[in-house]
Order: sequence, then C-alpha cells, then structure tokens
Amino acid sequence: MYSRCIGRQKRTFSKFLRISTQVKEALANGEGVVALESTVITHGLPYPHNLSTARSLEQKVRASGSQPATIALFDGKIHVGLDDEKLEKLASSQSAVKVSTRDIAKTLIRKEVGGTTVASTMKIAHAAGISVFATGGIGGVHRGADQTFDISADLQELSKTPVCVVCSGVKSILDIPKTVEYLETHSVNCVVYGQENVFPSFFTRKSDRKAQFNTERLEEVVELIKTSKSLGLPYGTVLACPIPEKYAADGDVIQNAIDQAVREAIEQNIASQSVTPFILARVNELTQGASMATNIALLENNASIAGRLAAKLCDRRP
Ligand code: PSU
Repeated sequence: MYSRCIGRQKRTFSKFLRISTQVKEALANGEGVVALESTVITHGLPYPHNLSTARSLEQKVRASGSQPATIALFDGKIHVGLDDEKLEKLASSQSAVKVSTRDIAKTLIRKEVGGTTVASTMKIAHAAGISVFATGGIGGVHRGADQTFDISADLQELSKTPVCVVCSGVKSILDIPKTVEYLETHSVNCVVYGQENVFPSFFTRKSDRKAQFNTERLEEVVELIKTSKSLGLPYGTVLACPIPEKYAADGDVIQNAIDQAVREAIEQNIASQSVTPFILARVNELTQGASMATNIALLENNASIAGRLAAKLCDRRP
C-alpha cells in the first residue's frame, strides 16, 4: 500500500518535474543525493550572499560524497537540480514567491519563480526519489499559536513524508517546546546528532527540550531510516545538528535581537508567511550581520552532514 502511494505520487508529479541530468544520473547509479531548499535563497538571505551560499552549500554536499539537488519552481515546472544560470535567476529575482506545499499548484499555474520551503521541498524530493534533505531550520509552532493557530506546514509534511531533514532545530522565534511536542504527537523520528540529547535552537546549541534520542553515529541514523521504511511507516525524520561550538559564541547577542524582533512583529501586525522573513531580516540588522554569518555557517555544516548521510544511506556494501 505504502509503496503504491509513493509510486502514485511520482507519477502525478512527473508531468511537472524537471530533474537535472546530474541528479538523474546520481539517482540511477544509486549514489547519494541531497535535496536543498530554496526559500533560504529567495527569502532567507539577501543578494548576493544568498547566491554565494547556494553555491557553497552545493559544494559542501559534493565534497562530502553526494550530489546536490537544489529545488525551485520556474516557468510552470518543478526543477530538481539547478544549473548556475538558474541559481543566479532565483537569487536575483525580485518577485520570487515563498512556496509551501499549499502553494505548489498556484505557483505552477501562474508560472511564478518560487523558493520552496521545507514542506514543499520534502514533498518534491520524495516524488523525485530523494531521501535526504539539508536546511538551516525547520518551521514550527509559532509563539502565541494558541491564539493565532500559526503552525508551519513543515510539521504536517514531516508527519506524512519519509524524508530525513538535516537541520539545526528551530529558531527560538518559535515556540520550541510546542514544536517538539507536535513532532512527537505526529510520530516524527527526532534525533540529535551529537554527544548530548538536547534539541538545538538554531543559533544556539541548546534548548530546554530533549529529542527522541541522540547519536554520534550516522550509521545509526541510516539504520533508523531504513528500518522505518521497511516497516512501511510514512513519517519523516528530523536530524537536528547543533551549530558548531566556534560559531555559537554570538548566541546571546542574537537571542536578545530575536526577542526584540518578535516584539516588533507583534506591534506591526506582521502575520502568517511574512513572520519568518521579517524577523530574520530584522535580527540581521540588529546584530549587524552576525546572525547572517552564523546562519551561513550552520547551513554549510548541515549540508556536509547531509552529504555524508546520503552517501552512507545508498552504500550497499555489506
Ligand atoms: N527558518 C529559517 N530560515 C528560513 C526558514 C526557516 O531560519 O528561511 C524558512 C524555511 O524554508 C521553512 C520556512 O520551511 O521558512 C517556514 O515558513 P512557515 O513558517 O511560513 O511555514
């Protein structure tokens, strides 16, 4: 039943999917492939830092033994694996829209340039046959969600799409305890890659929550993914990787800026999909660029870990 569902999703997406030759070949040869999202390019980082980061993330994946597949929407098609011309077009677009799963169809019919979130990138990666995906942070339950009901579609997607998302947890602009609780309720595998079982909070290595378990062995994560698959479980996996120690130093400064930006977002009635981009841009201003440098460092670290994980996942040696 489960494999019939995947097959159906692949067939229905195939009319719109444009998979690059390199990604197609890597998949056909059973090599590691890592999906990369593109909201971070269109809405997360300013030009030209977004372009240089998009290139460096692809480079990190290659250097760790896998093929990168950056995902974005152009011209009524879903592109999996972008050449440099498309990366440039995406990074410099003034009109690109943020595409969560809900927005895929609308962005296709309007032929808009679209940067994919964690949710839509997972859905597309799965349809293309890619099981590992690297990003900075996942969306989560927003602070005040008991009043606003604002919960990222990333969490829903994690509960129904078997892709492993390598990230640094969620930003403390969100409600971390409720986000971790939501993941648990919806049966998402949630693993910290490191010595301690402490769920990371993006710019800093710690929150006051635990994951399901922690491991220092990617081999154990591979076993988890394979076992979930062979049980026919449809749930995704969060592999939460704390930011490397040397970049975590600015954590307190950034934390204060986040608190201020959250207050401003409430005062200015910023809502829905605009909340995260507003807060990210404001935190970067308040920290005079420190948050962006930290953000890029953790993105690169996660891309390297995902590259190693994807290579191990497809390794068929006994
Ligand atoms: N967290 C970040 N930077 C980002 C995002 C999250 O630190 O750019 C993006 C990701 O693409 C994530 C999306 O999937 O925001 C979540 O948005 P929303 O809360 O509207 O679902």
